[in-house]
Amino acid sequence: MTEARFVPHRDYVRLPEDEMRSRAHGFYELVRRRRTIRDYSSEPVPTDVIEDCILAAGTAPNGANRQPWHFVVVTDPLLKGKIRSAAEQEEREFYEHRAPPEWLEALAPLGTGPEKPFLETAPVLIAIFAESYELLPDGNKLKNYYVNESVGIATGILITALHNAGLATLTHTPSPMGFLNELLGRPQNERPFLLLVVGFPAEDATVPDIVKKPLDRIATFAGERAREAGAKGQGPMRATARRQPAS
Ligand code: IYR
Repeated sequence: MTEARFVPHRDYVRLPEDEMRSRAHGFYELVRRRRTIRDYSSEPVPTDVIEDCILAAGTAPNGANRQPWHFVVVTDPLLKGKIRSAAEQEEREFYEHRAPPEWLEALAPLGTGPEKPFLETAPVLIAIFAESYELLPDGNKLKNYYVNESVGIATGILITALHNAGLATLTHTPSPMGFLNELLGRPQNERPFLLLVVGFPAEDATVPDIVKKPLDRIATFAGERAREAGAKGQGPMRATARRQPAS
């Protein structure tokens, strides 16, 4: 059994409360400007920016520190073309046969369809793979833990890091995505998680006119405040609307 080894946590920085507040609000101001973009310019993206964003993703909390992810960066036009053809084949199947009417109804406000030109126009695709298990040199399998949660968190950090660096993204999920293993030569212990499209928005890019839910619909502050409210017969309290920005 490997022994736990601890070192002092020297990287932690305690912030004064006013700075906590200003950073929390500043971060929200930054991330609320992120939109999923479907129209890209073909302008290339500096590779070192992508590398740093992937390093940031790799800091994600994850099950037993197995870091069960792998990121494949694709910029080659030929490979992007192959990915587009394979993805569109799956998407045509989805939109024309597989998707139930309720799903198509849910997608209608987003204006999506089987055509995926962005898979070729955008300068970078990042295929994210989840490692369900590790293949040991002796051929044995070492199980990973909380793989979806881990890779989901890493992907969230990646998207946020790219946005912070001034890049737009689209989380694309052709289903099934098995063709990515074949086209990108990834081993059987890796399952395609999603395909992230990365680049600069086209000058005439548009986004769907949709809004995010306000705080009082996405959060409930349970505990003392809930008990106080309960005493007044209001039941558990939802977060009060503080600074609700116009979205
Ligand atoms: N994978 C399809 C369908 C799709 C599904 C959901 I849920 C979305 O939020 C958007 C699209 C596609 O990429 O078009």
